[in-house]
Amino acid sequence: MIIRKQRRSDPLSSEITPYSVYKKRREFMAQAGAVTLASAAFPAQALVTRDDAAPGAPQWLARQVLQAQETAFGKDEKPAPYSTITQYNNFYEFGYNKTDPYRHSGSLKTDPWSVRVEGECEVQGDYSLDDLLKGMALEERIYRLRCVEAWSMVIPWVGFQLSQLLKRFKPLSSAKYVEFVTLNDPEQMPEQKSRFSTIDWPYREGLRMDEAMNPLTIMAVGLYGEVLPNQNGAPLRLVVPWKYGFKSIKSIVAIRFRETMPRTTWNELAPQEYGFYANVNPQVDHPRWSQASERRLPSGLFSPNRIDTRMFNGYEEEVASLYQGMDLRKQY
Ligand SMILES: Nc1nc2c(c(=O)[nH]1)N[C@H]1C(S)=C(S)[C@@H](COP(=O)(O)O)O[C@H]1N2
Ligand SMILES: [Mo]
Repeated sequence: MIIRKQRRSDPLSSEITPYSVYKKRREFMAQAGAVTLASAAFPAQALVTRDDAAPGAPQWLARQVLQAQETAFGKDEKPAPYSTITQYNNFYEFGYNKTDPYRHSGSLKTDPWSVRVEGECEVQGDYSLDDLLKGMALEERIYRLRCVEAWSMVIPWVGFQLSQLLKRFKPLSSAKYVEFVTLNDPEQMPEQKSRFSTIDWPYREGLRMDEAMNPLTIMAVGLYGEVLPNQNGAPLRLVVPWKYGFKSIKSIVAIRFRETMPRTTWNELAPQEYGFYANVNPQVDHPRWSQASERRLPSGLFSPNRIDTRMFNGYEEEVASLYQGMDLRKQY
């Protein structure tokens, strides 16, 4: 089976229809699966088709990601091209321009990777990534991602339900919130060294327990059937599709069950602008800009692609009940 390897210099999938490429690859996977069903002899090398996807990722992960189950999530959506998803990012540890994460995150070493689990739970400890992913059913979730800066894109994630993972640590009844922490290593994340950075590293985020356990909340380890590129938060990042993008914290090294609401990076930096909940809400404007509409990427000068923003980013049916009785103007 010959799959052409794509090099960084090659035109990326923006020139072709990315989704059809993706589907073709999945079909190939299905065929290969049918022929070599349950065969460990299937050459892992053949599964990696993009050299620049995640060069530092282990083969076992590439294989697990490609074997993810397809699901019905977001099948009606048109995912953004691979190049948009991986070259227009927010990952301030690597700089503040949209292309900085793509250009500078090569220094992040994602293998080996360890996650500390602690706090209000029975089972605690340090877990390697393969420990964490053992027995996790990976699946594809095509979700809209809405940044608080009023742009959005559709991303075909590969991941697993966060609830599946959290249950393993047997949270105590005192666990009311979950806190997540990004890697803190200035040698690998150059912006953490900068004296001008206003962020108090490491990047931290949090969810209420019921939000964390909602079936829509996932941990992603891949996108477009590939291992997650560094700039998208490799090797493990949260995805909470009904909240502004900043809640979806990248490159996680700690998960803490807590009794009290954790302090979070953006909330701490500018509490009047970024709330703890940060639910996508077209009726509650950011103090400096409207949240009523968004620029759906890819977009350009002559095709701005502006669309109305939907309550809870269009996931109202799945999550509105979590906020019954709350004043979402006050608890933004
Ligand atoms: N550790 C960390 N996680 C982060 C960020 C960041 O700067 N650092 N940016 C957030 C913001 S503002 C957004 S919009 C999303 C962007 O995810 P993407 O680059 O994969 O599209 O990541 C979020 N997670
Ligand atoms: Mo964002």
